[in-house]
Amino acid sequence: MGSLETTASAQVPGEQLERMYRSMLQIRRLEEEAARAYVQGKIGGFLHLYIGQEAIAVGTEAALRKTDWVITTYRDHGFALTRGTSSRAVMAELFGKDAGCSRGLGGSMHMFDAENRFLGGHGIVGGHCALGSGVAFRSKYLKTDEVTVCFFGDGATNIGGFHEGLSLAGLWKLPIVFVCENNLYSMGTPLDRTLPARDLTDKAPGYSMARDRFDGHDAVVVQAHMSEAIERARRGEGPTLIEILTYRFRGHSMSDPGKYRTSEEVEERKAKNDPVRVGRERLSNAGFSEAAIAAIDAQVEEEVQDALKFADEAAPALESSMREFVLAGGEL
Ligand SMILES: Cc1ncc(C[n+]2csc(CCOP(=O)(O)OP(=O)(O)O)c2C)c(N)n1
Ligand SMILES: [Mg+2]
Repeated sequence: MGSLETTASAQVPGEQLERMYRSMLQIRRLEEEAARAYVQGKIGGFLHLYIGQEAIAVGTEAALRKTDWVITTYRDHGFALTRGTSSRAVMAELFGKDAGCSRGLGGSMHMFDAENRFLGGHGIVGGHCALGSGVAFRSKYLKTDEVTVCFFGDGATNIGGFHEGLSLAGLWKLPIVFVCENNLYSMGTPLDRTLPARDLTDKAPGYSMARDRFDGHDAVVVQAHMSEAIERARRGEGPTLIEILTYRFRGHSMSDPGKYRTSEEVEERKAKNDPVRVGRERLSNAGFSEAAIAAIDAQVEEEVQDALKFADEAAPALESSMREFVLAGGEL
C-alpha cells in the first residue's frame, strides 16, 4: 500500500464507507438483473456491463462535487447511478421506455442526465475524449471552478479523438482528468497486441500533463487518487492522465463468447479483486455488524426489484420524442 492509500484508509468515516458499499452493490445488482432481462428479451440492442469495475465510478464520485462533469463510454450504467440518476430511470432506459433517463431512445450505451451533469454514454470509441475537452474548455472560459472527468477504455488510446482531446487539454491547461479504465481487453484484444508501451501514462508527458497509475478495485483508494487529480485541475494546474488497472467480470457485451481468456483467469480476478467484496470487508473492519450490512443489502435489493418492476410496466419510448430530439421543431 502506498502512502496515499494508507492516509486514505485511516480517514474514511463509516458513513462514507456505507455510501460506497451501497452504491457498488446497487450497480452490481441492477446490472445482474439487467443481464437476466436481456436474456428474457426485455432489453434490445447492446448491453455492456460494468460488473467488476464498480469501485472506479463509486470512488470517483466521492471525489467529485455535484457541479463537476462526467463523460464516459458505452459502459455507462454505473456512472449514471453514481451521478444521481435513479435506479428506475436507468432500468427504464435499458428497457427502452419513455421514463428512462434518455426517454428510452438511448438504451444501454447512451445514458444521459444533464441535470446531474452526466454527459453520456458514447458509442464511438475515443470520440468523446475530444468532447470532454470541450466541456472543460467551457468551464474554464466561463471562469467556473468545475472539473470534468473523462473515462475511456484501453482500446481508446490509439484512436484519433483520444489524441485530439488530450493535446488541446494539455495545451490550454483545461480542468479535466482523463481516466483510462484498463480492463486488459478491447473486446477480445489484449492491449499488448495493439500498444508497444506497457504503461499507458508514458503518454502523459507528450501532452504536458501530470500522470497517475493505480489498482482500481478498492473505492477508497480510487477516491484518494482521484481527489488529488481533480483538485489539481480545480486549482488551474492542468489535466492529468490516469490509468486505473481493473477487470471486467463479464463479457465485453452480452453477446461475447469469451474465447480470448480462460475461465480460470476470470475466477482468479473475481476471487482477488471484487470491489463489492472489498467494500463489504471495509464495512466489517469499521465495526458494522453482519445484521447492519444485511439491512443495507435488503434495501438495495428492494430498490433494484422496484426498478425492474417499474421498467417492465412503464410505457414505451414515444415516436414523437424521437422526432423532437432529432429534428428542430420535431417536424419532418
Ligand atoms: C471508433 C470505433 N471503432 C470500433 C468500435 C467497435 N468497438 C466497440 S467497443 C470496442 C472495444 C473498446 O474497448 P475498450 O476501449 O478497452 O473499452 P472496454 O469495452 O474494455 O470498456 C470496439 C472496438 C467503435 N465502437 N468505435
Ligand atoms: Mg478495455
